Parts: sequence; structure tokens; C-alpha cells
Amino acid sequence: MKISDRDVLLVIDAQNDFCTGGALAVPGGEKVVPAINRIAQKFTNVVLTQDWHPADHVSFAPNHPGRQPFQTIELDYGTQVLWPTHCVQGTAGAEFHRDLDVTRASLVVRKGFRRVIDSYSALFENDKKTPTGLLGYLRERKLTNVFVAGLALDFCVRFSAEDARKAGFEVVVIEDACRGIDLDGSVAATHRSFRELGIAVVSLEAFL
Ligand code: VGL
Ligand code: ZN
Repeated sequence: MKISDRDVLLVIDAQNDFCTGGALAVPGGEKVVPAINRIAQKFTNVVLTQDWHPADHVSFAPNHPGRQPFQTIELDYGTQVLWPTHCVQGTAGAEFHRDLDVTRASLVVRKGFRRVIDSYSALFENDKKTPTGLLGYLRERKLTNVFVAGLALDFCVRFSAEDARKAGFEVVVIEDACRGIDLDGSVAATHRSFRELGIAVVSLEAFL
């Protein structure tokens, strides 16, 4: 695949808490890091996202007495999964994996920093209307093709890819540079959604 100046690699949440030993470990999460590093060399435009929650965040199960991680609750904006406390602002768990090559990244988008709204997507928070600012950045930089990799496939990668596609971008998910959590069939649901929306799924090989 030939990468152009209109292409951007969007690296989702390649952070310690989503890797083995982290607070919300995605199985094999750290395996995305060498894959992302290899692909990133091919791109002139790289954007990173960083899950970045206050300790009293609404998505944390311990902030809801009597509730357990991976249960759901109803909030003003709809159903929200309760997660173990993760990616707390300024902690080691919120840092990027130490091997992630961030040298080419021109922008880091932090998300989920408002106490009362979670944000899976890199473009809009979970209320589906609060913007992160990334959409404006992509448009102003005239980046039209969004390649997505990172964690977790069935949450933040999925929501980011879907929002980018709905906003009119060409979207390609690099499957083996992602890993999923898989709650109640969420990985299968992600693949169905990608197919319906016209989000392409490719393997790492296409870039090497
Ligand atoms: C994520 C759950 C909670 C993700 C972030 O990066 O996919 N999932 N916060
Ligand atoms: Zn989070």
C-alpha cells in the first residue's frame, strides 16, 4: 500500500493500563506496539489518543458502590459499561507503552477527561455530541484517509473508526495492529458494524 500526505495513522490508547499487567488489560495488548511502530514509519501523519480520566470518573466501577466492573449503568447519554479504574491522569498506567515510538506523532488527543462523560471515540465523547477537536484538526490538515490501530478493537478503535466513517472519511482498520476486550460478543459486533459502514479491514502485511 502506498501512503500519501492525505493519510493519517490514528493510534488508539496504546497505554500501559491496556497491556498485560495493567488495570484494564486487553489480552495481548502490548503486541500492538511493535506492529504500530513498523506501520508508523510509512506515514508522514501520525496522531495518538490517550485515555485520560480523573480519579472520580463516572466510568469507574469503584465510584458506584455495589456495582462491579463490566456491569452497565444508565446515564443521561445512554448505557455505560463500568470499568476497573484505569488511565488515571498523571499515573504510570496512563502513560504510553515504553516501546511505542511516538517520535512521528504530531498530535496527542486526550479523551475521557470530563468526570461525567466517558469517551471511547477519538472524535466525539460518549454523549455523541461533545467534540474532542480531532475532526477539526483532520479537516484543517486536509487529511482524508484515516488508518486506525491500537486498543481496544471493540471499544475505542471501533467508536473512532465509526465516527470517522460517519464524518465522511475513508477508514481502514489494521486488524493485527489491534486487540479486543470481547464483552458479550463485542468483537463480532464490531466486525459486523465495520462491514455495514464500509470500513475496510486490512492486515499489517499490506504495509510491509
Ligand atoms: C477503552 C474502555 C474504557 C479503550 C478505554 O481504549 O478501548 N475501553 N476506556
Ligand atoms: Zn477509559
